[in-house]
Amino acid sequence: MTRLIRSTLLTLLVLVPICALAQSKGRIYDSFDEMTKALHELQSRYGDIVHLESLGKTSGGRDIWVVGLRKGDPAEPRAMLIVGGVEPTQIAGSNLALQAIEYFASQYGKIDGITQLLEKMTIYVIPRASPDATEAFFEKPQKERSVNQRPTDDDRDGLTDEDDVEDLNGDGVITFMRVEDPQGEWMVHPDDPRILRKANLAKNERGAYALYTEGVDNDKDEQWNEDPRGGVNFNKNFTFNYDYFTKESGVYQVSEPEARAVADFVFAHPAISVIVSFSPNDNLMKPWKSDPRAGSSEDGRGVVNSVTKEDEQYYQFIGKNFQEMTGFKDAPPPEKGHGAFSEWAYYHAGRWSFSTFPWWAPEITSQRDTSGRRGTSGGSGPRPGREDDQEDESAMMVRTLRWYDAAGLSEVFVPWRAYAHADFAGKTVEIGGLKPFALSNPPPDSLAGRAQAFNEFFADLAGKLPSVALRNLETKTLRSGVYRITVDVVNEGYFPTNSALGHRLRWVRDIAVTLDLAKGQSLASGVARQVLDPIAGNGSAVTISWVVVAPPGSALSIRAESPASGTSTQRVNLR
Ligand SMILES: [Ca+2]
Ligand SMILES: [Ca+2]
Ligand SMILES: [Ca+2]
Ligand SMILES: [Ca+2]
Repeated sequence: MTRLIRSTLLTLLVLVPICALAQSKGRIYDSFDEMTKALHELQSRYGDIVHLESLGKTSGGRDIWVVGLRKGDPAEPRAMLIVGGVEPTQIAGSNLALQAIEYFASQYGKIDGITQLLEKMTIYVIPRASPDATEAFFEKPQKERSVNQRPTDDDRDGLTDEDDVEDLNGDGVITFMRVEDPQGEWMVHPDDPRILRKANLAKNERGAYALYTEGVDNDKDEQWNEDPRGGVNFNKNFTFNYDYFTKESGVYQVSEPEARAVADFVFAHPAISVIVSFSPNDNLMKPWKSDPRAGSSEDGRGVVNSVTKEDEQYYQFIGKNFQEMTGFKDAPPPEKGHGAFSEWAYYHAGRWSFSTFPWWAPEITSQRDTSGRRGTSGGSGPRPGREDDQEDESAMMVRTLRWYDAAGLSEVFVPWRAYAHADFAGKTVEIGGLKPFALSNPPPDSLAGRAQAFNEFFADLAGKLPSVALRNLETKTLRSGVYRITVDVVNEGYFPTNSALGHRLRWVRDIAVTLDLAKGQSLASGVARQVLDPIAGNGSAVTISWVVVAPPGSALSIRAESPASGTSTQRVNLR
């Protein structure tokens, strides 16, 4: 008895702080198995809202999960899609996508706006688009790997996966090796001696180091770790602006099961009009601009590789809205995609496509001047050049380390320590540098506030989807048994019923208006079924009229519908 009480007490003592911790800390970074368990738990807890489905399996045997969030069977199929883990090294994006599922499922019935959304439409979430690649976060030794596990001859020497990295210093993480070399391209960063950056020869700088990932030259070809295990990067495997015969892009477009599954899902769901993803191909912090020289020609010919003039204003507005709602600033420069998912989603699948980095270290301004404790790298040097280095990843690293320092998280950096490396006999080799994943994934508890900002943005965006309605129905008797019927087809959402590019691509369906005649009725003027050009949002309308010959007292119906804009019907009684 006493033992039972003691063990219960012990359990309570142990459990209570963990629960409290779990609540205040938000989500941990889940391994694939943990994420799968969490999704099933959400499904059993919110069974009427969370609809879990697998889109198929990766070559590593992992499911590509999708969750449909909706209450019951909505009358309209309108939908938005959120995708995390597009860039597999950004596990923070996968975490935020999971938090979005939790948010919408748990706030249904609590927040009116969320309740209404989930009763009118579906929010789909693919929390981890490339689960095989993302699993590298949980493997030992930990190394940053953006590719899946498909064996691939990255350096095209006829051998496959013959030179992977090694954890030489045995600290459980793969970092970097710097080798003193007067002909090396790299120098110590003037703003932070822990970081290296490429020497700018035009500015009279001189390199002092060669830089490699940690490991040995397994195949003795004087290149280090040039063909690691795997693979193909999900975010380089899509059809738009695809790089053939390039590292990580795959043997052909959409060659990977995970890319194929996600692309098929999008094509099978024409109701999805908006796709938001977490990736480095940001267009929320830096919205796309139309470039008239880049092929989006007025005559509609040639390959489109710049947002169209008509669609640009919507990207600009949503980006501005995102920045105002979240208060985010100082984002790293967007990466131009090559076979990238988010660009494919607009340019080839014709949907409104928004993307941003899940996390980046904000600028630390005040601490820097007051602490001054980092000696040479302290307060007096130039700021990491806003103009000069903006494109430079090393400037981002300096800023990131500064953020970790301010948060008291110095363990993200492995101090450079000498290592006797047989491949570099007679040279000074040091192993160290920023730990894998640190640049884009903070400790998960610091994502909580960010998750809330993203969730509010997602809800706002979902409320902006196009929505068709038939209004101002008028029936006029021209003479006995002959009627003129007039109706406005109105778009009550924010987004147009189709983007200009979606209209051009023809993948995305425009609104069809059908006049359903009953027996004994005939059409004297007008078209029984017509497909409309895109209708702009916020109450814009197209007026349609017909002349119908029908027995007085009969009835007919009008229907306007597209998968992305929903359905509206009106019954017309002819007197
Ligand atoms: Ca090879
Ligand atoms: Ca390989
Ligand atoms: Ca190591
Ligand atoms: Ca090698």
